[in-house]
Parts: sequence; C-alpha cells; structure tokens
Amino acid sequence: MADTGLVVARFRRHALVESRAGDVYDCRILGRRLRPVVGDNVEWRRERDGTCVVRAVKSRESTLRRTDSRGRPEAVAANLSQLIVVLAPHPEPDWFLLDRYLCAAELTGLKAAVAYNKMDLVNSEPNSLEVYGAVGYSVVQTSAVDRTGLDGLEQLLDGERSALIGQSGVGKSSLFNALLGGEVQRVGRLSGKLLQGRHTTTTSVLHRHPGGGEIIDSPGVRNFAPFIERPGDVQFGFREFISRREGCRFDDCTHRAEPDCAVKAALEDGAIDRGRYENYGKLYELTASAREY
Ligand SMILES: Nc1nc2c(ncn2[C@@H]2O[C@H](COP(=O)(O)OP(=O)(O)O)[C@@H](O)[C@H]2O)c(=O)[nH]1
Ligand SMILES: [Mg+2]
Ligand SMILES: [Zn+2]
Repeated sequence: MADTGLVVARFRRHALVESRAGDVYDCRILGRRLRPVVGDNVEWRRERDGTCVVRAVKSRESTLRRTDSRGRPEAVAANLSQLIVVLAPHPEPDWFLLDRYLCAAELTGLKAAVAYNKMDLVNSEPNSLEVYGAVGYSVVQTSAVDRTGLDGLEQLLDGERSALIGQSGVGKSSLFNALLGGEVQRVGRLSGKLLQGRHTTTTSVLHRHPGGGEIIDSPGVRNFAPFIERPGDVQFGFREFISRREGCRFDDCTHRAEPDCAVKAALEDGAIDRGRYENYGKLYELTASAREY
C-alpha cells in the first residue's frame, strides 16, 4: 500500500520516513535518479518482504541548495520556511558565512533570523550584529547553558520548519537539546535503532518541537556556498539593496564599478553597512567563478 510520508533524515540510499500516523520507517530509495532530502514529502510503501521503499519525491515548495565541488547545485533541505543562523562570541563570528546564509534564505524565499548564543559568557552582543537588526532580521540573544532567551527563540520557531545552522562549536546541538529536551529522546526511541551506527553527525535530522514547529539539526559547516545561478542575482539576497537599486542609473547595475549607483551612494552615506557591502562583492565574485569556496 502506497502512502505519503516526510523524510526526517537521509543517508546514502536510505531515508527515514515518518508516516502520516507518525511512525518512522527505514526506506530504501528506489533508483539512482531519486534524490530525496530532509523535509521532502515522498511516496513510499512496504514491500511484501517487509522492507520499505521510497518511490517518488513530491514537488517542493522550497529547496535550499548549495554549490558542490564541481560548481553544480545540490539540494540540502526541502520545504523549509526559515533559517536560524547561530553565532557566538566563541568561535569568533564569520560574518561572510552569515551573509551567505542570509543571502541563500532571501533567494530561496525563506525567513531568516540570527541567534547570538553563549550570552552567559559576555555582557552584550557585538556591534556588528546591530546591522542585521537594522535591516530587519530578528536577532535573539540566547544561552543554552542558563537558558537565556529560549522563549524568544521558541517564538521564532513556532509554526515554522526551521534549520538551525552555523559554524561548528557555536552551540547548535546544545540549543537543540535545551529546546527539545525529552523530545529528542522520544525521536531517539522511535528511530533509535534506525539511527544507530549511522552518521548522525554528518546528516541533518528533522525533529518536531513540542511548542510548535519543526527543527532541523544540521551538521556543523565550515563552508556554505549557496547555489546562485547568475552573479546578477546575488544583490537580491541583500535586502537593503533592493529598495535602493531603482535609483541606479543602469538597470543591470551590479553596484560595484558603475557610475551613479544608488547602492554605493547609500554606502557612502553610511546607510548601507560596509561589511555587508564587501561581502556582497565577494559573493558576487565567487558566484561569477562558480566554484566551491
Ligand atoms: N558557555 C556556553 N557554552 C555553550 C553554550 N552553548 C554551547 N556551549 C558549549 O559550546 C561547545 C559547542 O557546543 P555544540 O552544541 O556542540 O555546538 P555545535 O557544534 O554548534 O552543535 C560545547 O562545549 C558546549 O558545551 C552556551 O550557551 N554557553
Ligand atoms: Mg552540533
Ligand atoms: Zn547600483
């Protein structure tokens, strides 16, 4: 009997699929061309020998894509509605990585927010973060250790399918455990055998948050290259550029060397942050060279 289900984790040619009844099944993925990712809705069924197979992937509402080592797009997660980028005082924030994530969120049509974690170690968030609040991103200060700001984070998660992402060591897993507590164990019990011996540190796993929403715990990344088809698209990932570009002399202005550029004028006025502008330029160049970085 065929049924629809939700991919909660994917390993090479297997996927853990949550049925509509809420049970998790280990399914073989049928066919090389079938490439489900976490968050995909799939058609699956139990065969006569008792094994389960994924037969088809349903169309997606969104696909978060990265650039692989050959410059090709690779789906990372499907049907997300939000990215929550986690930063911390240690390891030192990589602002370019943050801007790449935010750019990917914008271009994928996802909401995005920033969690500045390990607030128990510092008195205030860094000045550089104010820029992100100013351009309209929610910024929450959290501590997985003393539970500061977890309610603010939960409000962001409610009703969304979010991926917690960011550099390794910022506290994603700790936040995850603080938020889910017993829930992680519940999922563990459901699919404990299924996850056992598998590389759960290298694959994303989707969990349901008891307070509402779903969270995807993704493995730590050093690098994330959003897949962007044309360098000219990069500007649409920097939301403070969008309202200003109409003021540029050229319709196809890239806001780098062109004269009469409204984005550069805003930069000179201090209305656009220099760090953001420079990261835009870097991402433009990298997209033009279409290589992994
Ligand atoms: N002081 C402090 N340490 C934290 C906090 N969150 C995580 N850590 C520590 O930071 C290290 C990395 O945490 P982890 O959750 O594994 O980070 P991940 O790589 O992003 O998943 C661990 O030693 C945690 O105990 C926090 O809010 N405050
Ligand atoms: Mg982790
Ligand atoms: Zn311009």
